[in-house]
Amino acid sequence: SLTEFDAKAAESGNAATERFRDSGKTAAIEVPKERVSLLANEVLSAVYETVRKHKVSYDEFNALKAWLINVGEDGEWPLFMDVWVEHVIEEVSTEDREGNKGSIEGPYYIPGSPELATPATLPMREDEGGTPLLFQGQVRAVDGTPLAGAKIEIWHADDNGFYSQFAPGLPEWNLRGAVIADADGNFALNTVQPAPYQIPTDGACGKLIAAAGWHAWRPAHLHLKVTAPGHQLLTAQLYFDGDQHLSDDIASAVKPELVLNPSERTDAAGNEVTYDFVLDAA
Ligand code: MBD
Ligand code: FE
Repeated sequence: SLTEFDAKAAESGNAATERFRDSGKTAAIEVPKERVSLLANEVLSAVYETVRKHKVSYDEFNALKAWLINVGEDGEWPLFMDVWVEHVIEEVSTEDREGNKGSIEGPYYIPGSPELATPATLPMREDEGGTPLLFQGQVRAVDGTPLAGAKIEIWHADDNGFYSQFAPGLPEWNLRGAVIADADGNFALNTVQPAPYQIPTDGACGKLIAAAGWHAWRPAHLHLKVTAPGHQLLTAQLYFDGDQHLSDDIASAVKPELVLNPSERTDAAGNEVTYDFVLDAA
């Protein structure tokens, strides 16, 4: 039977493409034609400038055309957009926030994960690899008010760097859950520390990385969406101090405020860390 190690770029790419199509994210969008014209003209002008500046050849033009076709065939447009573009969209759309720093959603979020009361344990296999991690904290408003019943959705890769529903052989909701905080906004959840993550190397995005001599790594990370009534959705990622890819994340999505420094538990195996979330009013 297939395991996570049999994951293929085109499978996770096409799954991410299907997920995006079904997400409803584009259903109500109508971009005014003035805005389309402005943005398309500016992006194309930047391309012309690069072509003239570096005297781009027909061979290079054709290599690009072939590669763009491959991105679509491998279903990797969501991966490409989230790795190389989303960070700057996230930056401009959250620049007015006073509360928590956030980060990009990435291609592997799935809504509707199982709701779990605090203290929670994320769904995981009996022999799930990785250092156990107790992650706890409080959700508050900018003025310090605890946000009762806040929801902390969390999803992350396993100890081998694979996400459930995007690699074969993993239980459907493995390492995905929605923890409901208590009346004081406090939450605690048990999981395992994820491993550093390499974006698929056998698809079009991997081909770009190899052709350019880059690396495919993201630092190990937890993905989160934190919500409470009357407050703005916080989409974030949390990283781990000492990770060798904090300073060269392929997705440019690390911020210093998002780095955890877990300590070893004295009462049980594994590590523990406390991190509080501060949500802006809606
Ligand atoms: C990931 O796990 C991720 O978080 C991002 C942003 C891109 C690719 C894979
Ligand atoms: Fe991720």
